[in-house]
Amino acid sequence: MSETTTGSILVLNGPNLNLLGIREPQTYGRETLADVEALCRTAAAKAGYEVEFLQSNHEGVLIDAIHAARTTMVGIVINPGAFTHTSVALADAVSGVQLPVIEVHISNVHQREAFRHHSYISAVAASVIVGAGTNGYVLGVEQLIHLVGR
Ligand code: DHK
Repeated sequence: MSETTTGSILVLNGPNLNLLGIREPQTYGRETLADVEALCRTAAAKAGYEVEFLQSNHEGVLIDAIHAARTTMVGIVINPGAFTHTSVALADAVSGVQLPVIEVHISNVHQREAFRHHSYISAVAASVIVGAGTNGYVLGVEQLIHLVGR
C-alpha cells in the first residue's frame, strides 16, 4: 500500500464473468470485465482506495483470494457468478475472514429462474446489490467504503 492510499479493496468475479460483453448481452450488458475494473478503480480512487481485481472460473482460486484478503484488504466486493447459488465453501470463506463483503449481481436474479433466487453468500454478506447492471460494482465499492469509514 502506498502512503497516499487508505487501503485496498478486493473486487472478485466468479465463473463466466470473463465473458462479460459477449455473454448474453441482453442479461449482462455489453460492457466488458475490463470496463468493470476501470469503473471500480475510479470509484475507489475517489476515496483514496486501491483495487485488486481478480476473476476466476475456479472455486478454490476464489476461496484462496478471500483468505489472502484477510490481512491485506479492507473488504471485498464479490460477484460469485453461479457459485452464488451452489457454494457453501465460498460462503464459509466469507464468514471465516470476518471482512465486510458486498455481494453484487449485474442482473436482477429475482426476476430470473427460481434456482437463482437463493444465494449462499447473502446470509454472510454485509450488503447485497442486484439488478443495477455494471453500476452495481460502483455501488458495491461505494457501500464498502461507507462501511469501512471514509
Ligand atoms: C452472474 C452469473 O454468472 C449468474 O450465474 C448469476 C450473476 C447472476 C449476475 O447477475 O451478475 O445467477
